[in-house]
Amino acid sequence: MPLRLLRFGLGLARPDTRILPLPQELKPHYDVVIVGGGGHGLAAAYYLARQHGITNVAVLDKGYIGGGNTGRNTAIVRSNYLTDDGVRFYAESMRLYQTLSDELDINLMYSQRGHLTLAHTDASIRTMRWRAEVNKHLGVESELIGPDEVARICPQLNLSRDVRYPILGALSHPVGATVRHDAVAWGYARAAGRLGVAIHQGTEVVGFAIEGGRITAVETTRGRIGCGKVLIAVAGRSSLVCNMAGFRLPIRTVPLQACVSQPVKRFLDPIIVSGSLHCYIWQSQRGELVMGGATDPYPLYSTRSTLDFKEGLMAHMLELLPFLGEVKIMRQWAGLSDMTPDFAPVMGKTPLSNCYLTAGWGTWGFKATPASGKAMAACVADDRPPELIAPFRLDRFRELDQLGEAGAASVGH
Ligand code: FAD
Ligand code: PYC
Repeated sequence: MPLRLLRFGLGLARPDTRILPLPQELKPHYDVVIVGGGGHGLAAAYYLARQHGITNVAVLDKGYIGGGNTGRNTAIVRSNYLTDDGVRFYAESMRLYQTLSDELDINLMYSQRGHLTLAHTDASIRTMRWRAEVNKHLGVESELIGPDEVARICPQLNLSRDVRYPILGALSHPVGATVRHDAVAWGYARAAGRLGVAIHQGTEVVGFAIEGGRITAVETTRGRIGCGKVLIAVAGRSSLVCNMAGFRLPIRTVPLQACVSQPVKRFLDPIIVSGSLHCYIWQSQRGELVMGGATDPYPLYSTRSTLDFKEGLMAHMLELLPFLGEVKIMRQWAGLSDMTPDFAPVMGKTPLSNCYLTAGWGTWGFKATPASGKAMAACVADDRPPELIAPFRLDRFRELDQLGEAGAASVGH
């Protein structure tokens, strides 16, 4: 037995393994109140404390941290977007993800496995070529490939021409990866807590006290808290919470479902996405197939699962991987996607002078967690959005300066 291990076993000092600081009373006032303890809210809290020295911060969550979309997503990270602004932003997020396990001292299981977005029509070949060119121009590894190269990378796919939607090519993004989603929330929460941030679970925000165009206090189910600034980070509930603050968002909220199969022997390396067939799949480290499809076709604030989704998804999945017919689905769940008209997020200032917003994360926001957290922390600290997120301002909808990221969504809508 190595001497170090023996000394550790016999010694009394143990590293602190607690993820969250012990529950505390609410203080009467915080410099910054963050509404929403998902990845985005927790990351912003961490960077506020770490990079800006602002530690009198409270993160409030109505449930438990990571219990919203952060713990419900399918963990895919990539930067092969369509607009320059999108590619730059998501590439920065990928860059931060690559060193985040070390920074937060937690294993995020970052797993680079390559990402293929299949093209089944001439129109989607054109979009993939467009994306590849924008990506390469901005230094992101991305290439339009033909069916032979698709077969080399993923021989399991059905590459027959004699099917409803033959595979004509794909956008190959070798740096596409997966990251353990819960661990992202836990890692940011623990690191923020160690820097002095208070994390209050089971604390729902039910209103705001507003005077002279600013929020003076946040009303919660555990009482009123005075605040210097407020950051709203409540994906899936952004319209509801912003309504309480007196402004409206151009957002439609729709459920997005996903599922995993029983574990099977490892056979699938890359992440496979088919926009035309409305399905995507990757194989987890445990062997489970993580699968999802299109959003539900109607706005709804419900995270119920439906048989309709499962049947539709499996019908499409079997067109790509027909040998999966005997595999059993183990779990199914849903989250809430806040969809903007241009499929790009909203980050920055709001009509209230001390209130900031990160929202509109639709079906694509997990990959953005580090970059959004870091940029929103800077925005709150400096009262000015950093250049990286300036194009995502809420005002763009009023100014008719939308972004047009629909062609880069992995999920059908
Ligand atoms: P959340 O994690 O939802 O956190 C918001 C928190 O706010 C919640 O914990 C909630 O309890 C809290 N809250 C809400 N209202 C209040 C209130 N009034 N008071 C206090 N707290 C409140 N994105 C990707 O990049 N890759 C993927 O592979 C991917 N797959 C997805 C698959 C599914 C099935 C779903 C549903 C989404 C997927 N997404 C994916 C999108 C991604 O999950 C989200 O965009 C992202 O997690 C949003 O993070 P967040 O921190 O903003 O929100
Ligand atoms: O944005 O890559 C993505 C994604 C995959 C599944 C859901 N969203």
